[in-house]
Amino acid sequence: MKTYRWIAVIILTFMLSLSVSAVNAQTLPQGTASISLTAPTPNPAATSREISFDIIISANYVTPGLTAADIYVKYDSALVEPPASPNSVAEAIPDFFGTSNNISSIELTQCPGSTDSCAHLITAGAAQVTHSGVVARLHFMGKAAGNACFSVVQSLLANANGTPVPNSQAPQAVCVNIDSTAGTVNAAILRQGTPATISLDGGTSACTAVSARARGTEFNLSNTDKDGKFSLGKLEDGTYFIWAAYPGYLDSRKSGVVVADGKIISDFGATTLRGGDINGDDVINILDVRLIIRRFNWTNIPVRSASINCSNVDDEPADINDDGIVNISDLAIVSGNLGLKGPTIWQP
Ligand SMILES: [Ca+2]
Ligand SMILES: [Ca+2]
Ligand SMILES: [Ca+2]
Repeated sequence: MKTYRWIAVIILTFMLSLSVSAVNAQTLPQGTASISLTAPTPNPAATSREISFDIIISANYVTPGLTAADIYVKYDSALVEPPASPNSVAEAIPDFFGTSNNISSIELTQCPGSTDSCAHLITAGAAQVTHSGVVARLHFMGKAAGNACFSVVQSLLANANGTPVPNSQAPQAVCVNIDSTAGTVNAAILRQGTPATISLDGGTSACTAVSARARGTEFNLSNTDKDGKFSLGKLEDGTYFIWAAYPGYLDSRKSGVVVADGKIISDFGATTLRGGDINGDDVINILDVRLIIRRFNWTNIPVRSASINCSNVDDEPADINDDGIVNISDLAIVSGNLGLKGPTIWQP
């Protein structure tokens, strides 16, 4: 009798444990996951240089295994931009899904529910139950100086049955400082005879055209501001000429300007353009004097340095100093520079 009782107890215990397991299978969550971003590198970064960071997925008892992720990463489009090929924004890393990892889709689009910019990534691979690893590396280029931040604003994860997996996103954005010195030059381009008197902001070295040149190609044509300051923006590493030009002046040239790691590392100060090349043949001579005489006392002359955004003005080169009149001041400048040839070397 005792034996029967023991057998009954064992059977009952076994059945009870089965039913408890069944209850557990129904009520326990099917695992959780989280998404985080690594700190961007390098930090500080530079304009025109690459910035990258990783997306990490951590799966925790996800059954029957996490197999797909749909992730929106917000980026600051004023400070960073995608590489030349948008497809190279996302690089699959076989750390979370293993070698089966693939990126099904990467697009640059608006973030869900806002006008912010997002990289939208869809990736999938072999089922992962409990595992943490990098699923993708994102690449951007520094665009402007500032503190650029990235954050996951939406993420949908699914298990091998297609069921959503509850997940939490990294609460904090990851940020990188983009260096303001990259692309800027501690130099100025002035013009002999200026400041003129009729410019919009009362005396200016504005609107001298400046660019970098290398291997017969001109890069990043821009204009000086009223103080003659300028930025050359993005330049690939290499050695350049800096070229400055304004109507009525000889060009000035700075050679051997080195850009390394996205920064202009050559040190150079100001240059002053020499006035008097009215006909633009890179030499100041009697032909230029004649042009001044021919236009002597012309008034109300439009000047490029006073135009909005340095645009759409056919500057009269005989009004060398941009005061709106061709007179003895212009004649004095050309006469003082007779015989000079351009481009002149970079010097005050
Ligand atoms: Ca000339
Ligand atoms: Ca003048
Ligand atoms: Ca002029």
